Amino acid sequence: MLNTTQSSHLFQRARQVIPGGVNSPVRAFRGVGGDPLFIARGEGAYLYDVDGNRYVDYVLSWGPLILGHAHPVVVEAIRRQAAWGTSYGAPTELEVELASLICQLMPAVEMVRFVNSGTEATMSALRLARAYTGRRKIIKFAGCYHGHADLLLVQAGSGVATLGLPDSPGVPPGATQDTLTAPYNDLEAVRVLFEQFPDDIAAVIVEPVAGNMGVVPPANGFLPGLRDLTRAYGALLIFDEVMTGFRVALGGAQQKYGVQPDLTALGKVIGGGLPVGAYGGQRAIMEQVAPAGPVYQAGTLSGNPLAMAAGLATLRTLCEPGVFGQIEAVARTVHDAICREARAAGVPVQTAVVGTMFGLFFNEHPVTSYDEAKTSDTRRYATFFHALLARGVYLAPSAFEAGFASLAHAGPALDQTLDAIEGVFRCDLV
Ligand code: HOZ
Repeated sequence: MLNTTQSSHLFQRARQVIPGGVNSPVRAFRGVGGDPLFIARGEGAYLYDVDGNRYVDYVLSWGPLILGHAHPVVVEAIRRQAAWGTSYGAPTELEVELASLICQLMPAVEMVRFVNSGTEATMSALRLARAYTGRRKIIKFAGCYHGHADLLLVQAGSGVATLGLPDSPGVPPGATQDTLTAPYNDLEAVRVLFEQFPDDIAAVIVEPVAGNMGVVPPANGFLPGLRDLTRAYGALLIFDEVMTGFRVALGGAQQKYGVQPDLTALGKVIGGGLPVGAYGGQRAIMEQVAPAGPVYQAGTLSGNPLAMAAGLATLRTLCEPGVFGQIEAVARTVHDAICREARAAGVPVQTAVVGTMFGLFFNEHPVTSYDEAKTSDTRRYATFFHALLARGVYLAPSAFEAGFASLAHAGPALDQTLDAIEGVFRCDLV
């Protein structure tokens, strides 16, 4: 039995001064019940809570920490930069270096603009797409989450899915009247929308591997089909690779699936655990962004040197020979253990592993869309989550999020995970 007294005490205090006690909804554990853990520190594959409990961490700050917590190279890059100043509000060489590396790694990115979060990245990419095409409507997919900008809070995944919320109050109808939705993996539904609004759709935005309704890979032909349809109708294709960028492959989903979007939204890994986002794409489109072009977008802390230094250190390490493959192997091993033990225990699960991301649904039927994801047994996920936690393994506190592996997980942390998975399926889920 875990002693989490200090976490519970802090949570009580937090609720007095922070809405719901957290600064991002899924963290509150509403999806699994109980009080959230308050974290004291992270090291390698492990998180330590304020009560001194240690957990193998598969949340990894929701994806960014692909090298693990406090990787020495990243810590040193931040320390060095901090001593030279934390923000200048003026250009730096670090921005040029990180932008160049991203352009080198991502097949469809020729220019990149840094912002401070994934939300800013998708919202700015959509403004640019609307300006470039002179059109207003966008298509998004049910269960995909692209941050919390007004125009995108329609049938959103992540916290909105976890809490089972309708679209958010406070979003005026005008903000979403041009947001069309289609079921994920349903190319026909997208075709119908294009036939209905042939000259009005500026862009299709998609998580190329959905990671905010659980992990749902694209069906064969889905991404190429979106590419063909957007081209045929003069709309832009935007890949939201905030989660998948540098995680499903070094060059992101665009490299893995061989589909070139016009614009790409990035975040998470490129900041090495510091707040960052970015959007990039074809030069002709990106040169519409101010001051090169008329599309306005700005930010005091954009391109922040600490975030650039952490991101560069992370990406450079990730590019070293064998590193990415090692992280992929961790995700694959955890995934395979879940499949094996679930089968042995006779528990129906649907699983996915793509690069360094993995996920599972307690569901008898394949999950290819948000409607199908919602039929999963979330109570059983909560049991699974708490049973793993008691064995020192921390998964996302929601059935509608992804699991992430890091470089630090290979070795004892992975062994502990495999033992825990075996124990949970044999003792807690039968
Ligand atoms: N919505 C993000 C996860 N898909 C962030 C969650 C958090 O940081 O609490």
